[in-house]
Amino acid sequence: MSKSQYTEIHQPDRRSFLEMATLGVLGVVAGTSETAFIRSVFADTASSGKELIVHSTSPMNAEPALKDLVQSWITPVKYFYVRSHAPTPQLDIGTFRIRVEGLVDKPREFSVAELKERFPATSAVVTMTCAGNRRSEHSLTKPVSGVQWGAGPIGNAKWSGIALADLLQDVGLKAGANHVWFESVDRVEKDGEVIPFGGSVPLQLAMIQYGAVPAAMAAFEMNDAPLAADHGFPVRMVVPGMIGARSVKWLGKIVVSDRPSPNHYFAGAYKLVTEDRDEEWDAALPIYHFPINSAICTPAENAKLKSGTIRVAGYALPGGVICRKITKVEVSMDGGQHWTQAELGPDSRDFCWRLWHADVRVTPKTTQLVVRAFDNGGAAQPETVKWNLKGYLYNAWHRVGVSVT
Ligand SMILES: Nc1nc2c(c(=O)[nH]1)N[C@H]1C(S)=C(S)[C@@H](COP(=O)(O)O)O[C@H]1N2
Ligand SMILES: [Mo]
Repeated sequence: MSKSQYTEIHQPDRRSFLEMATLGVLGVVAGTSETAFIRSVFADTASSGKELIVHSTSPMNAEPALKDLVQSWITPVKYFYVRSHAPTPQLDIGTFRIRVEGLVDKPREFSVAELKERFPATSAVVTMTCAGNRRSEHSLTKPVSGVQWGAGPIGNAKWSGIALADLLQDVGLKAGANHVWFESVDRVEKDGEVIPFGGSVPLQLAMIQYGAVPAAMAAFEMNDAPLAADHGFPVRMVVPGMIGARSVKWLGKIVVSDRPSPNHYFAGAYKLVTEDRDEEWDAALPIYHFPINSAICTPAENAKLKSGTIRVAGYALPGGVICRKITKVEVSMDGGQHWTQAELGPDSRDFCWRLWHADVRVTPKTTQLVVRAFDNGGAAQPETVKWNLKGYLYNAWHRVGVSVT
């Protein structure tokens, strides 16, 4: 496939947008018999060892094919989505410094080696998911701008690093400290200005330890290997249970403050608004935690199936708070009138997704497969969700169109 066709598919113009949305960008890719097309799309990330469907290369925005995503509970880095707002900075771990300042007794800089030496090592398996996961489904209601994500910007990795709480205790907190800002060294071009990506979390949420899982960690490793450049090398935040945007990559600065970060990606994005009006943006609360969600990963959208028993498989994510577990996943072959309970995968931990599968019978009458999940906090995935301007937190029942002969 030529570069121009590639661009057309991943950056649809307005005219083709609805058509694309209706087909579902992922559906086109995953359901196509043109394997040459898939290979050429993957080729863009091959140099980095990635096997992803690329939405844009600079900045890099890419997600795995859903069938790859659920091959294992731990997501290999090659299948782990990349979501960046600016080109990936190439940083030298030897000279890189992380500055800690604001309402702290001892503002200072740390090299990565100093962080590793000074603070106890910690690690945790945590699912990261983009607030824009499944955005393309919001676009079916009304087009939403931004990367038209399918259900692939999610992954479950082992992160290793240090607890933010240990670092903050070491520099000492001053009276009035209430929020911790994270600032990257990347350079995002935004409305004619160049700004870093940043965000913040309430201090109280950053200082706690959930059993073995720190509420916020500065991570150096993903799946026991140094972070790949696209994932934030040499150090990134990982904030379990929160939308991916709070896990700032290429972490250059930590600021302790009495108020939340004024960074655009905290104050002016990642909120549920329906109109682009300042009053609405200002009044809306920032999104921290992600809600319950699930998706069917196989069969793929537009799959052609034979009548009989098929295996449906996917992931289910409990809401992003401590002690939430997926307790039930149900699949429907008739649009939600009757449900079959899926079998849950053996691995289930706090802040992690759960894989599931169900063997169900399909007939030529079956046109759609549907999934919904439930967690032990009483949360159930809703049948529909309210549209929002930026297309965040889409978590309605996931539907996959199929044809059966
Ligand atoms: N510096 C920086 N950090 C960032 C981003 C970014 O664009 N720049 N994107 C955020 C968003 S929106 C998500 S979903 C996660 C994605 O992490 P990943 O690319 O490692 O999967 O990183 C977050 N951290
Ligand atoms: Mo994101």
